[in-house]
Amino acid sequence: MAATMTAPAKAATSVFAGVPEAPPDPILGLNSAFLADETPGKISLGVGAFRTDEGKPYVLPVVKRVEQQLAADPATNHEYLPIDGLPAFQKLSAELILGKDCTAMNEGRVVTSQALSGTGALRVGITFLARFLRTSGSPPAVYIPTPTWSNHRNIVPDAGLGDARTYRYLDATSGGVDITSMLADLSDAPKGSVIVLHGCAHNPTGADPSPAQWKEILTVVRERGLLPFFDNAYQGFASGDLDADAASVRLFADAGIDMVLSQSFAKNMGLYGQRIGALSVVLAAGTPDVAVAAKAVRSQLKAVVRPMYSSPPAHGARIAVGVLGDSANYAEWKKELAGMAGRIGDMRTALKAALDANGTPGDWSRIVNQIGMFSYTGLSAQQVAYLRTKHHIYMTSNGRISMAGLTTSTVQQVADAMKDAVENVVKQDAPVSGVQSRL
Ligand code: PLA
Repeated sequence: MAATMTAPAKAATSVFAGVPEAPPDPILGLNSAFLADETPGKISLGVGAFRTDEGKPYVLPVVKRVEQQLAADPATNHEYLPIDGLPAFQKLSAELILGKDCTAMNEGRVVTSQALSGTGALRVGITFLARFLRTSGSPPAVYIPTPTWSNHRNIVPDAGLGDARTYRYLDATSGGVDITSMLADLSDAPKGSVIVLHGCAHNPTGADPSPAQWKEILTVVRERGLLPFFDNAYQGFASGDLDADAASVRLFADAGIDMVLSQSFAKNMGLYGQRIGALSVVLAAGTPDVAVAAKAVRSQLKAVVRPMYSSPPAHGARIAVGVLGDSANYAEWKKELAGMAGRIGDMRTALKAALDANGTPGDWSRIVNQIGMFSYTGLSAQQVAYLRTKHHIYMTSNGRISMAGLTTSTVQQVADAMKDAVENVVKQDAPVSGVQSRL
């Protein structure tokens, strides 16, 4: 018998042996490196996650309470959600960004699907556009700002649209929006192109267009027949006010044009790991048979989702409904949100003051002028690397600091380390406007 048995295979090389290693993600990979660093006193200013002034992750009290109620409710179960998620969540989420009195919603022109946080919403949305949007018969070009959140550049080709094109965004000298260049680049985009816009708290620059500049952008978008895709990952984190931070989106929605919106509840509800967000497709005002068109769009969003991950997770959606759908919880959330934005603002003031006081060369006013989670410091990739190896302070190589990673007790240490880096590491690479390749 033994002779007929198949001989054990010789140690064979795996078919996967030739798989090349992918580069680490510039943001989440940095976090892994931080976690692996055993140096006491290390500081993470990389990933944009809110921390308390004790440097700890923050579960919003209103979120905690809603979770406890869900856990205690005998009706809570773990059935599958529909492919496009919890209907109550879809409505509340769209209302949050578009406003309760939104004409597009009242006219049935908004199709919202629950999504795997902001990233999932972007991915499903861009895939949907790749399938159905045509510019003279071809799939559309997608334009992203320079600089932008690094993952935008992964999502567009992964959705089948080739590399994203870029439009100029930052004025490196003033640290504000280079509106002239931005409008020029948008004017050159082929009709039907998709324009990714950060609704507020632009990542990484912390520079947003003014209300007047948003109007100029809208004018070009309309004149050129472009499709705006608003990425809303920080509603409430720019100003601390949910409505103020939605003003850009509402301006465009009120114009009655086609547009797409992604939303994330990672930051504003602190639900990072729950992967809760939403994708909305807004159909232009005057679309004939809008109910039929909206139904078809929804069916196609579901057709994107089903083979990708079938249906979204329930827990985060239920929490968001518990917060958004109850007036007392909503009011409490707004206060907690203002508190988080306020702590970030305090850290901006403290870091600038510490850099001024310790005499770090340079003008650091950009730290207090920028808004949102991040400060785009202007530190070079070499200075960032030095901060990491010498001081165990982690930030993305484009010099972006997650302000919520600072605390009252670490701000001086960070300011002193920055002084050391600025004084001792000669800046070799391009100024902040040219950082795209370093992200
Ligand atoms: N859009 C922008 C502009 C973002 O900055 C982020 C998150 C997202 C979308 C997606 O977030 P979500 O999928 O978790 O909802 N940016 C973080 C984290 C905070 C990350 O890179 O994933 C950042 O550190 O830039």
